[in-house]
Amino acid sequence: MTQAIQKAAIQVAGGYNPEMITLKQGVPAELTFTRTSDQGCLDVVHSTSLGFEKDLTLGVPQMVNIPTDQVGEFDFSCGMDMFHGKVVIEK
Ligand SMILES: [Cu+2]
Repeated sequence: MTQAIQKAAIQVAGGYNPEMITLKQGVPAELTFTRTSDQGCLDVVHSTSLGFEKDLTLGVPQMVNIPTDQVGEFDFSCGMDMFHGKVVIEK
């Protein structure tokens, strides 16, 4: 049986909405960031623990595939580490 991809959409407008995304361990996951406001310094989203850095052009959805092999809490933030969101990977 083919396992589905977990998908989560995050709106970026003066912060991240939702701020917390819960995913299941071992199932491929894709986050989509869409920046809908030019408020704040949210034109870059990055995560050291999840291993990505993306430029967010206003109104253009940006997809990121993230690893789900480890259970835990993984932070992502804006380029200046002022705004934070979190990915929680559960068993
Ligand atoms: Cu910032």
